[in-house]
Amino acid sequence: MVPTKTSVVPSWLVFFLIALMTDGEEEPTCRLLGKFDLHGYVESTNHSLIIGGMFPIHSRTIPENESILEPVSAKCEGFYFRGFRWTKTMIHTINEINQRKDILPNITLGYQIFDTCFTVSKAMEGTLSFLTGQDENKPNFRCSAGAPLAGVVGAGGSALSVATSRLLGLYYFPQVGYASSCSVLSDKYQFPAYVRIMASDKSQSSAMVQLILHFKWVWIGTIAADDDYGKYGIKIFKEEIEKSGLCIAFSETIPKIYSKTKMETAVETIKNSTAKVIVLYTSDIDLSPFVLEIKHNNITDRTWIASEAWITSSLIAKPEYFPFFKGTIGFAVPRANITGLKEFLYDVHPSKDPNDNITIEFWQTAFNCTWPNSSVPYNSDHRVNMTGQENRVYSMSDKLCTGEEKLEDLENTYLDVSQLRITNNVKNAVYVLAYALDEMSRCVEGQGPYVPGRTCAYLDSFEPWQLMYYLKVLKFKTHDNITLELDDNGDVTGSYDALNWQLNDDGKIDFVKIGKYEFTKSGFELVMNNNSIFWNTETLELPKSV
Ligand code: TCR
Repeated sequence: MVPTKTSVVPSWLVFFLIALMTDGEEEPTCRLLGKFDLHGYVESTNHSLIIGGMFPIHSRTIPENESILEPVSAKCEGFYFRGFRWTKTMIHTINEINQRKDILPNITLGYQIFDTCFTVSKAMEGTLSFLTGQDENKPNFRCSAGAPLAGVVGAGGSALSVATSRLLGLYYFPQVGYASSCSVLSDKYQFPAYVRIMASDKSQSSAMVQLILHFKWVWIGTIAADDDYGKYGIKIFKEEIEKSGLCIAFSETIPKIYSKTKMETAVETIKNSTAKVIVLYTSDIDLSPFVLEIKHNNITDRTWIASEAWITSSLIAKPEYFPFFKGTIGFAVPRANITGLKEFLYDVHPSKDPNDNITIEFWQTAFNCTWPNSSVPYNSDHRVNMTGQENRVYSMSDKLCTGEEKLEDLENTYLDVSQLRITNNVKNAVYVLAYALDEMSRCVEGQGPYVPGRTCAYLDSFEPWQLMYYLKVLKFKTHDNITLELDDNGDVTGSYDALNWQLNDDGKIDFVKIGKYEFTKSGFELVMNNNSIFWNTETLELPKSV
């Protein structure tokens, strides 16, 4: 595993310039338009095919405070342990496939993984480098100096997948999503090369409405993140609520960039509303500042309906927030166990590779210490804080890391394998590409899919669109024995676990399974175990919102 910090020339614009200019007489002049600053992991030497990956290892980019005179690639901060676990899971899965003799026996897969920093711009930088390659290649061309890229896994949040798949879709470049659930991604006219191991939020929103009908609540408040996930999710939710004859008490958004006035408006609306049940559609990253605001205002008398992205998030499910969020209910993708993953995750240490800045940052952040002689920052926070002041902190702990710190002593999301949900999607997403390649390699000339001639494509020379064919018709059994099949929109059907936040005897929050929502092509069913629910009311009884 080789950590990368690559600067790639975004040659696509240069290419267009050249194309325009060579029409005339003059010699073209080419200029570097800007430099990318991408971080991640790459393993590509001696590999037959590469799989690309995009994961949020950080949760945001650092805003530039000076007026920008030239384009600079943003730096990132806010180490995101969940995204680091997904990254490692992709690597673990590729290692596993490489060891198997029954899938792609004569092929070694490599990988190229970029940190998206949970932002559209970084995800676009990554996608452009996937398309241009590392060696001055141009989009519209596929170069095989190194191993070619077979497809991309990612990009995490819906806004990132929407943006990147518009670009990858131009080339019909296979992209397999593991978390993006926004309903628009089902539209194959707009996103022809995007498939996902994730249900559309149509199902998530319907599940929430069924829950509300089940408990006979009438007035519901909604709060959405200011992105594709939040806005489209709430849009469908509202449509379904209105169809069912129920009422929306208020609709607010959580800003992406902290704004004191917007936060205060949202909180005031909640306080002034009699709606006791509030649907909150957002990623955990965007939710964190809002949770502080709820705590600050001591709002304890609401029942929150969580969206998939935060129902099992340790950023939010902290004992200190329990008074405000106890009894939260939400629907999560089913959990799984992944053999060997725990050991692989524990096999992480900064001394293994002095260039692996991500692992150094992981270690520093997890143990709150500074790795000797490293210049890797951590705990920096350039966001505007709750008082509206910009909070420029750049902290290095005085405590030096010894390297003897024990991962076993940590309670860290990265190492927590009790809630492998999206993590399991990552594993399956890598398998989708591997199985599709494997199917392609078994093609028999004359019986292949491509007309005329029913020809085949070959692993050493296929075009991305040819692999797309196999992705669409794929059907396989996952490691946990579930038949995985994509529908015409490239989505999966299946089920969600209904979870409820309860305090356990150790003072920590447990995600207790209180039901299940199943959805197939032919319909849906919600089954709830009402007796096992913990409610956030004084009497501990079902809240009323009428
Ligand atoms: N869809 C979200 C992202 C997301 C997520 C998660 C992120 C989902 N579930 C769990 C972290 C952890 C569901 C989106 O943006 O589409």
